Amino acid sequence: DTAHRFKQQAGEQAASLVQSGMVIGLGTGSTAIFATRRVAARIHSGDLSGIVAIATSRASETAARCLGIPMLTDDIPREIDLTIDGADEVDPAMNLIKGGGGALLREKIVAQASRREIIVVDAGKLSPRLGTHWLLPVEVLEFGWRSQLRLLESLGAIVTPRIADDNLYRTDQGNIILDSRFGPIPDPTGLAGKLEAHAGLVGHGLFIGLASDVIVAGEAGIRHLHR
Ligand code: DER
Repeated sequence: DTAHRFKQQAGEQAASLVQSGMVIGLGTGSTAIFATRRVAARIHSGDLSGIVAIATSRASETAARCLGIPMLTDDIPREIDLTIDGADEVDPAMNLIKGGGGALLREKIVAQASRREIIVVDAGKLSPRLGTHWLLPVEVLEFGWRSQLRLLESLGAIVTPRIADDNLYRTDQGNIILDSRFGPIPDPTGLAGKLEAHAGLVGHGLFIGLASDVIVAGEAGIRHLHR
């Protein structure tokens, strides 16, 4: 379908920004995978050398290893030069909602450790205001998770615990995701602050000020937006 073509265009465009010797972050999801595949192809063709990568999820780590990309272990021993990741929603200030793929906590850790965070999306992800099209994933510890659910409801969300195979979905960290439908969020920074004040709430999908570039592919072609 067209979104698939646009995801491929955006992902491959971002992969062309990787330079030999870089430490790179590999994103999670159906757009970032195109960047990962293109990086692997550039390594195997000899176009790139001296690359080491950190994955943003077990799933993206497995995919990258299968593609023959040299991976660092769980630690992030050096600053990451460039990370390529997807997003679920992008607003005009290049703030994001992420987490549709469940990897939001590792994705944010990697993003915050990256000199450059390149977000790759099809044009359907663009939105006038975060929350317009997408719910906000919130990662919570199992201990006391229903109190986090009540907190999110008190902030105005309709909250649905994410389910997988008839059980609570578990992140790579073994935590639970509460998908929280807020609708358009007037003050994403303020909401992020309120969420981060709660001990059992270990991650959320609001990525404020973290994207340095957004590469958008759509009917109008490919656009590379800079912060
Ligand atoms: O979970 C995430 O934030 C992923 O980046 C993912 O949601 C991006 O979506 P995609 O599969 O449409 O690229």
